[in-house]
Formats: sequence, structure tokens, C-alpha cells
Amino acid sequence: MIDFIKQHVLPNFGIEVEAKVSPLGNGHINDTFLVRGQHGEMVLQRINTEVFKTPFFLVNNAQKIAQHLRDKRQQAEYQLKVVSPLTTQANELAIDLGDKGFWRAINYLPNSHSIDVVGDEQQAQAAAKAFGHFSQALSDFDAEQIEDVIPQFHHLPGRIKQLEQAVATNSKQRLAGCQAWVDFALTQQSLLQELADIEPQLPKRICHNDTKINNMLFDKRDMSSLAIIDLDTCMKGHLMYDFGDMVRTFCSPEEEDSTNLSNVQVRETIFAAICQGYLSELSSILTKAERQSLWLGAKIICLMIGVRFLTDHLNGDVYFNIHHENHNLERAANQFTLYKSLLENQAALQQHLS
Ligand code: GN1
Ligand code: MG
Repeated sequence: MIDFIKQHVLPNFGIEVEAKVSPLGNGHINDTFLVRGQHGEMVLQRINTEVFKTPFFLVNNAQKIAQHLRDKRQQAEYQLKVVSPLTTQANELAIDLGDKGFWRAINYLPNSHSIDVVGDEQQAQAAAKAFGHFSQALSDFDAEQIEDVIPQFHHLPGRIKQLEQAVATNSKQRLAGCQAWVDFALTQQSLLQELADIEPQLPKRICHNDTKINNMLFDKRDMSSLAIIDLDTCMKGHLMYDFGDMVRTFCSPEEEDSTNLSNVQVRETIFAAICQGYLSELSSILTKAERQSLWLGAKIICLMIGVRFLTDHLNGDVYFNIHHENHNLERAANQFTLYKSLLENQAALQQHLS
């Protein structure tokens, strides 16, 4: 892959073939590389076109959002750095090499540092504030300009249907090995009614839709907030899911795929820090219903990603990249365990949202 990139991709971006190319980050969908050339560094990505079926939507959205954030920064209304698309020699946002991939480049931010597990409350609060600031800065952006890169992305009814379908097909004969988790997931459908009750009251805003802790970069020199990255799934939606993904990825002391389930739980102090950081930026724009929806967003996101991992395990790991056998099942077990911890601690946790 690296040789292919050097020979066939870098020239399109005007980068010499001698540049150093190395894998970057740990996304589950796209392939990401750091390119170090004579004239500096950039991030190069091969977009997974099975998942992003209209990849030009993705790069066009990212371009518009980056432009809006850069404008805000110029007016001193956005304090974070902006990751922007880099164009090809032909002044395009990406290069489509057919079955050899759809490639795009983004500027690399020097001194950046990402974490996979939140270490303390300060980190949680800073990251939640940064995601809140990002949404705040986009709150006056015309949502109609943004295409749905993945229709019905955060859509619990659809995700449950996909699980039921995978169970019915059982194409890889894996159902017996995960029946207990399937049964558990399918007994949680009261969330659907809760969702149906509140959703009509929620405004549609541009959301990040993947507010994982490693999509917020710290400045490694002083651990201050540097930038929000991965604009791939920025789409119209509900902010409760951005809040939910922070709860999902900040609160557990274990990584998303850890099999040390006895330690997978919601840390209340981290949950409280998320609420403080996020609301400090957004409380003036959130409607009453949006604020009420945040707890539901946390529950839905934790359950839904468990459902998605379990579905992919049953389907034979066709969506998320895996690194070993049963990886998606391990991820699902981890995320359902976290979801259970949320439910068990509901009374204490919800107080931080009032
Ligand atoms: C995927 O590839 P990555 O890490 O940016 C997924 C998210 C999941 C996440 C789970 C397009 O994101 O929805 O929450 O894995 N992205 C897509 O870690 O499905
Ligand atoms: Mg992502």
C-alpha cells in the first residue's frame, strides 16, 4: 500500500515520491496516513467507499465546514485550529482512482496529540468544551448546505432492524456464540418510544456525529485543546448524539474494545466534567427539549454502537475494520457493559444535567 501511495497518489498532490508515508490513528473505516515531505506534513486518507458511497459529498461537506470555521476564526469567534482539505494539482478536493481508492488530503497539525482513554476530569472537561465550541461555531451555519453522507446514520430503529436481519440470516453461523447479547439488545427497545416522544421537538443542527475522545486533538506542549478533527460524518442531526458519544468514549477507564469487562463502567466524575465543559459552551443555544434529550442521547449511543458491532460480527465483519477474530463481538460486549453501567447509575448521573 505504501509503495502504491508513493507512486500513484502523492504525485497528484504535488508531493515527491521520496516522502515518508506511515499509518496514522486508529479509525475503523478509512485508511489514514501521515506524509512527511520536503515541504512539510499532511494527512492522507483513502476513503472507504463501501461505507461512504458518495465520497464527494464527504469532501464537499468538509470543505464547507472548514471554510465556515476559518471565517469564524478570523472574526475571533472560533478559538481552535481548523483541519482543512488540501487540493490536488488539478485543484480538486480528492482524486478518484477507481478500484485503487478515493484519496483526499488534509493539513496536519504540528504538536498535536490524541488520547484513547481519558485520564482525568480536566481532559474530559477540556475536550467536551472543545466539542461544544465546535457546535456553537456551527450553530449559524445553514444546515441545508450539508449533504447526508450516510443517511440514517444515528437511527436506532434502523440499527435494530439491521441486527434483526443479521440474526435472521445468520450468514456466518455465529449466532449461537452471541445469542445472550442479541437477546439483551433486543430487550432494550423501550428506548424507541422515548426517542419517538422527544424527537419531534428537537431542532436539526449540524452535528459532528463522531465525538470520540481521539477526534479531539490536544496540544502536546501544554495539553490545551488544539482542534476537532474527523469531519467525515458531520451532518444534520441532534446534539444529544454528540453528547452521547462523549459519554461513551470519555467515561470508561477502558478502551472501547477492552475485554476487561469488570472495569468497564461510567466514571461519575468524568461524566460530570463532560456536562460542565459541554454546557459551558452550549447552554445559551440549547432548547429546553434538547437539554432534556441529552441523557437519552447517552443511552442510545451506547446501546446503538453495541448493536452495530454485534450486527457486523454476525454479518462477518464487513463494515468495521477488525484486528483479530471476534473483535467486533468483544467491542459489542464492552459497549453493552458500559450501557448497563449507565442505566445502573442513572439517578446519580442525571443530577449533573439538571
Ligand atoms: C467509526 O472510523 P471511526 O473510528 O472514525 C464509525 C463511528 C463509530 C466508531 C466506533 C462512519 O468511526 O460511527 O462510533 O467507529 N464511523 C462510521 O469507534 O461508521
Ligand atoms: Mg469518524
